[in-house]
Amino acid sequence: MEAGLHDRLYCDPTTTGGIVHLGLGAFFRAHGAVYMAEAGGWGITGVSLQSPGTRDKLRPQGWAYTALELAPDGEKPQVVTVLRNVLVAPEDPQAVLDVMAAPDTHIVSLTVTEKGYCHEPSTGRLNRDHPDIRHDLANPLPRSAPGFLVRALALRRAAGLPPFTVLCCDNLPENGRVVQGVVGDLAGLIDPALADWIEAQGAFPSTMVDRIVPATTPTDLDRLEAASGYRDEAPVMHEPFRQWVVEDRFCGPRPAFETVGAQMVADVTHYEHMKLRMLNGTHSSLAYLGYLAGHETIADTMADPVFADFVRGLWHDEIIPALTPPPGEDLAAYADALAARYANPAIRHRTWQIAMDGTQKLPQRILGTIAESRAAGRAVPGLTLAVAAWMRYTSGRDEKGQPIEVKDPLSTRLAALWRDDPAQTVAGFLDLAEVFPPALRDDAGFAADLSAALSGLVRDGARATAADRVSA
Ligand code: CS2
Repeated sequence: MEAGLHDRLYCDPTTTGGIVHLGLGAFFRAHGAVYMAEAGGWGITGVSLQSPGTRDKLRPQGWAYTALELAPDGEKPQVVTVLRNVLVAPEDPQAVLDVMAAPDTHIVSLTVTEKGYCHEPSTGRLNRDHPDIRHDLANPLPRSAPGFLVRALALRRAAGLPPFTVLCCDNLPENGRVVQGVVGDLAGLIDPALADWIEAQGAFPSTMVDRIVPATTPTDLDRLEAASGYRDEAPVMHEPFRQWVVEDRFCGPRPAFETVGAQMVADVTHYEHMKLRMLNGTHSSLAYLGYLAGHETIADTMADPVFADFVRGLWHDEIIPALTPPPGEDLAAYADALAARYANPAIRHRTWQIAMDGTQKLPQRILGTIAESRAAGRAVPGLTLAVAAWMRYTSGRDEKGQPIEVKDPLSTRLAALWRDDPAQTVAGFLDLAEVFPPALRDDAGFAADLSAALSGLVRDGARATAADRVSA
């Protein structure tokens, strides 16, 4: 059956392909890799920073895989053959540095999730106490994404090669600036002259990335095999929609992304805010409230009229008033399109999956809107309820008293913050300087609103509390 995929291969393993990608998760394989494949003329050397699972599944397929589009009215497979090789960093970090430092590598792109940048989410600066950063300061063979970028750039500088463009594809605001900041901080600690060279010659364009990509399940593999006649051990599932807005500031050659629908712009900031706050902010809100209310997926949560109305209120009453629309974007139409995307029943995007890593996600998705709105005197009761739902979720018990598997780098600390008195619980959470900006930590009115929202959740449950909000 594998031959079905092999038949479609054109890989040339003798070059890096020009692009090295760190963090070979499903999102990149369903988004950036597809744009890179369609643009033509380039290939990707993928790097898994943690485990060999994806490499081991892709290798027998010659690195090819299927990207399966899931539309409400049917499925459409596309075989993606842009990967040239996959390396597993912990097995051989030197091999990863070598390929990043190769003369024909021009771009290093990244999807390492929010926590992969080893930064403090509330400030965007490098967390020097992060165990991987401490390791990377003391050892030439790195573990972290910033460590690989810095050590590989050092090798290029020593070899007289230009730097590669660092192309961040994670859901962070001004994501190019964030990665530039952590790389600059780390390089400065290792070799200030290297930091100066990167500053002068490097490029870190920011990008806004968008495509909903739920985790692939064993059932997906079987369904795809039945429909296509070949077995793919590592397909990715995605919605029809995709968007990629990229700052056109590369320090070397790049694929012709504009020929395949990417928007090349001078400044991506307003696009990032629109997407992070309107999409990811409501995704997280629906994930916590929906999970607590017993809904398994975002589509299930949207099929519940209470939450469909609740999320419309978030968009129109709280988030849109705080945004500057990017050129040519109509935010009300953007919200309508999001509602349709969320409701797509073919996408089984679990609330539990989106609820992951809340401490890394909330600042850019929700807390920024809350802080700016409160400073401007605008009420944000729905987003405040979403933050309270996150707190309730991280207690580790659902509304029926069943355990929740809370995945978050700070999960142990979060679980210890739970008290019987909501005001005390809120005070403990607001002490998390990594998560809450100073303006919110010092805002007594916000603490009081959060405590009231949390009391409502504990007393009445997520659905009834959201219903109260909608009818208020
Ligand atoms: C989601 C995102 O898992 C999550 O936190 O909100 O992965 C979301 O699906 C994408 O950003 C959509 O572009």
